Amino acid sequence: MNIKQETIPLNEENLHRLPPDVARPTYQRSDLKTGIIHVGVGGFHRSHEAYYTDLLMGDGDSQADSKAWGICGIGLREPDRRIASVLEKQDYLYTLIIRHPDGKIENRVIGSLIDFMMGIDDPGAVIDRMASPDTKIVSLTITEGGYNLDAATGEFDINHPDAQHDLINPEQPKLVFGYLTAALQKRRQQGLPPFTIQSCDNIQHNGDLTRRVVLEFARHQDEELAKWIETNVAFPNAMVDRITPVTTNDDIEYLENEFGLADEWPVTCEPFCQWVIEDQFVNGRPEWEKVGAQFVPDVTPYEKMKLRLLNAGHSVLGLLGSVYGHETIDGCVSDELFATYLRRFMDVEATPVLDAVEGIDLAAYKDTLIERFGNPNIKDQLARICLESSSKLPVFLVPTIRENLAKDGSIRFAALVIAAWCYYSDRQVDQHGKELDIVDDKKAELHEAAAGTSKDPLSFLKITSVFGDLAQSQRFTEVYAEMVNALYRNPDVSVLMREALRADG
Ligand code: CS2
Repeated sequence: MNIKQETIPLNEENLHRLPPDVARPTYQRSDLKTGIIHVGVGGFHRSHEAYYTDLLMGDGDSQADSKAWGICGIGLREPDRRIASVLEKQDYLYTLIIRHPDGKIENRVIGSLIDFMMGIDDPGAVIDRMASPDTKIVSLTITEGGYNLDAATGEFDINHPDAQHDLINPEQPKLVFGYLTAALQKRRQQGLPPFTIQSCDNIQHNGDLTRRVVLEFARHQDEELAKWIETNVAFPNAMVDRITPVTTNDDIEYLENEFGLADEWPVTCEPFCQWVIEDQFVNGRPEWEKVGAQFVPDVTPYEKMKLRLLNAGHSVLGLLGSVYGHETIDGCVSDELFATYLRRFMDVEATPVLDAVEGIDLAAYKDTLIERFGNPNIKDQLARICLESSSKLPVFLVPTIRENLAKDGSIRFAALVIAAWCYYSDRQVDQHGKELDIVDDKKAELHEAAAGTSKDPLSFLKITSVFGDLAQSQRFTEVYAEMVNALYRNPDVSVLMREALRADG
């Protein structure tokens, strides 16, 4: 007879009932104050910033200081309602399932998140919370697309309807930038010190970009406020890294079957974890360096290395692999052709335009990347990797191509990725005709341009908001046009991958 054990719903009261192999907070959560407000509580925030903060709270030497750094999550959009309700039900607790390549699994209930608020329900309450003297940091994971940039200029798009709405309704903002300026305005009026605004998104100079965007928005609102922000608020740049696939039902069932633990939304991630931050905080910060974060004077070389090798590497596998018919990153890496192609792309195109990173052996970094990508217990779906490619490739891949064009470097490996992206956007199926799950704000625009390829092979490349002036480069367009034409004749992208490898010697 199959007797199912009684399941234990995850919440504060049940923590002591969890089996010993599930780690749990060793600190008093009721003693925590909210020092950090975080906008964008997805899997990544929960596997990264909330994880580091939880480690710190559990660290014997830091317990007293870390009490000030509880995290309150904020959801600004309707789809955030689901995470809001799950977290509320579970007293904001969730399980982090850390899956090692050898099959070992660490399970850890994270306690650093202590509250959650939905902006759309009560924008004033969120603004007040940000303006509270306890709040010292507002951190963001709003994705590359969340910065509301004008594609043509790369600057904040003040004409966006939501930005215009926020200028007219400063008390009821829609964009995070409206919330930030409203809260900072309150702090300024009340003579309170500002908070630090800390971006945790995969963007080069994420802090500098956030500063530009916030200032641009504030200037349209109130010139004096903008000046105050410019002088008083800090926006540290940071490089963030931990591969965090989308949670699946298997993750939920695993906890239930192994431990009788009912957690409606756990997070799975790899063991590797990195956070390199510029130490510019205006109102204090947690001592994250005690639990593995690195504080450095200049994060530029680290972030460039990560974006151009890891993130670009993901996109290389993601787009080529999607057209080929692979489904996950580890599936790609276990295919020797894809693994070789990735390594050649990294060695021949990405690395020559990277700066040296002091204390980092790039060859070893690349070896580790391939190992991480190959982790068979992290089923990172290519659909997640290719999500919003139109915001990612301009950051991850196009700069590498541009810099190689300027110095006569190799461009063929990257060119084939763009040809594959064109085919993917046009046909929206893999080479066998299986439908692809494509999510992109620019999906329609990408599709339309890609569909013009049979008439004009450069049609896709002419989306200047994504590719800039790549279509003007004769060297690039010659290579690209030949590839895209060949791919449309025979969508088996592996043929062209082999050809690129051969041509490279
Ligand atoms: C991925 C990242 O979204 C992407 O394209 O490359 O989510 C990546 O997994 C993380 O940046 C890893 O730190």
